[in-house]
Amino acid sequence: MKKLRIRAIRARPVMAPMKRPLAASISTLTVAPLVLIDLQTDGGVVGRSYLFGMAKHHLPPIVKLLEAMAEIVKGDPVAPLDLERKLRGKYALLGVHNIVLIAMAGIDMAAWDALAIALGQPLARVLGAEPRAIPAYNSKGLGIMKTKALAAEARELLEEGFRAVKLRLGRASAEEDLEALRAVKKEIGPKVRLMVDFNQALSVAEAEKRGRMIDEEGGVDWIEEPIRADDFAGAARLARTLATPIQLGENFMGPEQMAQALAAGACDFAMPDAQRIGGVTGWLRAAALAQGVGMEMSSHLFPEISVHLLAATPTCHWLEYVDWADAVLEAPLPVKDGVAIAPDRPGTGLSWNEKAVKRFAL
Ligand code: SMN
Ligand code: MG
Repeated sequence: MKKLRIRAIRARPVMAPMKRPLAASISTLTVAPLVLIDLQTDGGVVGRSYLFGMAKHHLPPIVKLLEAMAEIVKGDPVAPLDLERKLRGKYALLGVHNIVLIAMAGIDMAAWDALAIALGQPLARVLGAEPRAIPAYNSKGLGIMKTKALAAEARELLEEGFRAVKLRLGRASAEEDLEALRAVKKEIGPKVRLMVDFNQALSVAEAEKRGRMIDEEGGVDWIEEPIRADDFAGAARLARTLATPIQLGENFMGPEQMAQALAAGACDFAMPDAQRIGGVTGWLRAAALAQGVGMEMSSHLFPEISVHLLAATPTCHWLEYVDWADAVLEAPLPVKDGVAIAPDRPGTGLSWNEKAVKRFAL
């Protein structure tokens, strides 16, 4: 393979409609605000990735950052670790956090995609792992909604070929959360796995109360982000006192912050998010941290790339499945019998449905 160099990076904001809206305790999503990245190389290979902006008004600053970073790395070899070092250096004074880190991760993921495409191999194989079946839970729904609607939605989510789902909690009262939990448990039965996610809704004291309630109720695989995501001391208290495992990770800003969380004993499980942990490069470092403490590691959003990353994760646990980018993808990730397998195509397998991209452009 001849050395690839970065020719240009194109960043396009789109508002991709979601088939199923999701109301979490923190906000409601009906459209996925995405930035599509095309990293063009001098050899003609194009690496792709996308970022999830969480809200429409976050997309323009992310695009601006990507455009500025593109100027910095233009002409550089497609060497993700070197790109990371250079960009971290350039942004050190501002601070490598949040959307700076997210934009860097977008470039990292697109660069790895370009490398894998140039090698003609799926990303997982380039990372040293054969694509394999990864257990996936259906995370598309079960938001903060009426109890009656929850049962019907749980059934629909399982009918799509899953054996595990995630319920969002964080209602006004513990009793309402318990009612929602019981309704979903009753509908799915004891064989289906169930995770719950508070999206940071609670104080530490309230989390202890609702956590004990969930312990007593039983049948929950993990309690996700019960309190403010960066309160590691509070989370450590919960992890010590509650029987149900505490899950954290979607808000780990790089492997450095994950290392701090692990050192604080803040969680029993970890689920980094590809765009916040630092793309493929950051993920591999996070996977080593989880391996070091013998901790199960799952993914957050981005199932298309996470299915490759989890194949290369020593303590691989669960893939979070959502279909939120499907509206702009040519070939969405299939899930069958509760598992997803990285597609046997070069790279991550991402390609854009250009007609849809045009239609949903911001
Ligand atoms: C979540 C995160 C981001 C957007 C929607 C929902 C949720 C999850 O925390 O873990 O899926
Ligand atoms: Mg979550």
